[in-house]
Amino acid sequence: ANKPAWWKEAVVYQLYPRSFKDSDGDGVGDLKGIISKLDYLKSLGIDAVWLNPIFSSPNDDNGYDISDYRNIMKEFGTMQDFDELLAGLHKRNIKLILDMVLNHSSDEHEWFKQSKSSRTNPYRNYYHWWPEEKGKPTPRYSFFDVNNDAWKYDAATKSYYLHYFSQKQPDLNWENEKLRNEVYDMMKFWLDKGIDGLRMDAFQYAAKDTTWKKYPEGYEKNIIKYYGMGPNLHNYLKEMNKTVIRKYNVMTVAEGAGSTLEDAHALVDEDRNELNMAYHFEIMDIGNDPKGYKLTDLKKTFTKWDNSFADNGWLAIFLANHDVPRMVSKFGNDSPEFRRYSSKLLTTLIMTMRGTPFYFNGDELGMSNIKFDAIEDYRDIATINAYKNIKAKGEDIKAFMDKQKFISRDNTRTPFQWNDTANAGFTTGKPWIKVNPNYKMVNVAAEEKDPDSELSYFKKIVALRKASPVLVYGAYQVFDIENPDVYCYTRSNGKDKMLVILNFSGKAISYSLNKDIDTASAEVLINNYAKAALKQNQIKLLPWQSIVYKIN
Ligand code: TEU
Repeated sequence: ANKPAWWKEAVVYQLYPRSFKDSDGDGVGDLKGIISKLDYLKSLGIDAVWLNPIFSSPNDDNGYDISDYRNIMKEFGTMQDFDELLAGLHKRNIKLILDMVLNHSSDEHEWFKQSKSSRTNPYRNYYHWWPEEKGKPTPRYSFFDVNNDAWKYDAATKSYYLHYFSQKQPDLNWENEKLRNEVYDMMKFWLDKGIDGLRMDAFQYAAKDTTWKKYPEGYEKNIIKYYGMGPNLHNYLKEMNKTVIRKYNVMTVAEGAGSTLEDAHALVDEDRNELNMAYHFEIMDIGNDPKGYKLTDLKKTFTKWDNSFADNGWLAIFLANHDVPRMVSKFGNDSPEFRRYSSKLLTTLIMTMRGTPFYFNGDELGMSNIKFDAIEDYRDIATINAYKNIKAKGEDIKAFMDKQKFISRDNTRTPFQWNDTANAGFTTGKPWIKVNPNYKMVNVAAEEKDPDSELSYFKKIVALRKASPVLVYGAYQVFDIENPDVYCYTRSNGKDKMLVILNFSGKAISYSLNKDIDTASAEVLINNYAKAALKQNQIKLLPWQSIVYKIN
């Protein structure tokens, strides 16, 4: 894990283009909007930007349903804008990572239009079809379908097609070599433009069991085990690596990484020649209960994954993305009293773990969940179709709505908060999704002026990480893992040693450090309060206090 690589040392900033900055007043963020904010990106000190899909799309799933992989979504701009954006980023020494959505396309993609036109069309086998004379297809679960049915009947050819996600996201047939080669050519098209990395969306699902065997009752509760990491997946990735990726100096990240440590290793270990790093998605299973979560679960998850990847493979470190709620609402405390402290604490955790930070835009401001009351406010197909499903089944709709306030993906998709003018300065038009009313306080303009803001803290800790190889490669050691309130660990590389202390509670705590930690020469590197009261191995921690020390 210690073999140096630029993508291990990089801080990646996830930018959600639809909600970042609108330049033309249509209420939707766009590439020109991003271009107008390049200096903001530069000011953060980040090394790379990952853009969610920017390709042509009817936006059934906000760009994760692509109708033309070689063009830019109309609402986002033109290829010329893209080239300008890439040049503008590179001029500022910021790399660009694009999202590759290769498990499925849009039903409006030319391939699918051809495929569904007749059973003998040359594109027929680009997708998975089930002819009606074979009877009802073996049941398959769909994430986004109103009835969770992954087979959709198409009268034109009297067949069903497969869609793990929405009906407008038919699954591509990776067993078809022609399809694979078209995809590889498309990847080269973008890589030849000089982009620096690829995020492989939902690719763990690409290799399917096409004998269509029956899965046991309730299998969807363990969906990755059944849908993920099919036997051919590694063949496809090795082929893709050999045909495309290896020819460029680019980084690749597996969005889905199976369901076990072994699955993840099989994707990213160096001798595999497949991908570079994996998200440890187990962290997504924690914190989904509005009643709270156990810090010990979070510590054990991070520790388990770090230990497993200490010698081989590399991880992407994150607490939020566009598929989950805001990190401060989920793992911290978004009340006015603690929002600021707890969001800085979570940022500290991300920036001091081993692995490449993937930091979600807006978290550097402490943006929090919007918590919509009405279903009309939601835009996400996952929430809207689940709502219809619950309604149809006559299940508890109030419980569902309450839960969405806490877990809906739309919580991280509200417009970026630039200033305290109308719509937070995101658009002069009507935003495609409501702006969080807290923008009057939580915004870039206010935070840039305030040395104590989340934003100022973010820049400081990014700079600290960039200046400290020990925070990138150094060994991680956790202390007192059963402590329910405090997360305490060191990072060391034989030359430098850092101590991280995080109080994950809203109360002041007197904490005894493990006696093996030598604090004699402890020097505060960053602290989310003005004071740090460390005396020998005893420390008084304030609510949600986080401190990084340099020690011996
Ligand atoms: O998500 C893939 C994924 O694993 C989803 O099942 C995820 O668990 C789901 O969003 C939870 O509701 C990726 C993208 O990140 C997501 O935005 C897309 O909707 C999805 O693929 C389909 O392309």
